[in-house]
Amino acid sequence: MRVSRRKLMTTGVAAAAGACGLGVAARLADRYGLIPPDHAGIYGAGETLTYAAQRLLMAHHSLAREFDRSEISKVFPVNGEVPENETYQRLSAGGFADWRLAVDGLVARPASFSLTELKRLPARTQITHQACEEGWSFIAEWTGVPLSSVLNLVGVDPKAKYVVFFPFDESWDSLDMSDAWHPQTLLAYAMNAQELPAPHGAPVRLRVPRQLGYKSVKYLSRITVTDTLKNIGNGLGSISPEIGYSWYAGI
Ligand SMILES: Nc1nc2c(c(=O)[nH]1)N[C@H]1C(S)=C(S)[C@@H](COP(=O)(O)O)O[C@H]1N2
Ligand SMILES: [Mo]
Repeated sequence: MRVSRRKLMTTGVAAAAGACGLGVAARLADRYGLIPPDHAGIYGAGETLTYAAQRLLMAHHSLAREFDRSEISKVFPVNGEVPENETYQRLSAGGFADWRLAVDGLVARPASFSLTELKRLPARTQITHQACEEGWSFIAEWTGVPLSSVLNLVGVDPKAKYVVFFPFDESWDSLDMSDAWHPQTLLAYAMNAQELPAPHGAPVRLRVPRQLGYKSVKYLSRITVTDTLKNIGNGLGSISPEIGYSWYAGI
């Protein structure tokens, strides 16, 4: 059923592009959620093609590869610095006992979760590959709460299109609902069976193994559910397109 619907959409979008020009194709693509938020950026049409092809051709919940314990890396590089932000420093000094993750926006029951509360929810452990756009990568074991569990607790409005992640530094990002509900999308609080080390995003980070490392936002502070990204930052869906990387970083 899914395949035939996808085939129908692919043919439809392609036919519309041929017969009626790109304007109609673009409207059709938008209706089916195939336009990434940075489509107007420097990579424009290319970004739309990459994202639309992924969304049409890949099963929504296809899994990223998981590895064996013996394949865990020996070295775990870090990107960026631990936030200098005063609030973050204070929370960190207190062992994150006062930290809470706020979840708001298009949800029925806005809530905030302490680290203890998140740890009480059913956990998932997965050994996955994390690749940085700068060329390095590593395999590590991550433990956390599937984002989907938290989304179910707060009750996502059917109008929702994106989930936005705000950290204690500038590296905010967002996911579409397909990646947000994906079973391997984790709010991770442990790495290699230890508390998440500060440089890797303490107390809680996102892990999105189907996309490049920069989508795995560290040092989380707030999550918001929305139907548009236009009013956040430069309206491109994340900090990445503002600095030359694409919003969608599927691998
Ligand atoms: N808040 C925040 N999240 C972030 C970053 C950052 O600088 N700040 N860097 C990103 C990048 S580019 C990568 S590759 C991964 C690296 O994760 P690691 O430092 O645990 O290896 O985190 C991502 N998440
Ligand atoms: Mo990265």
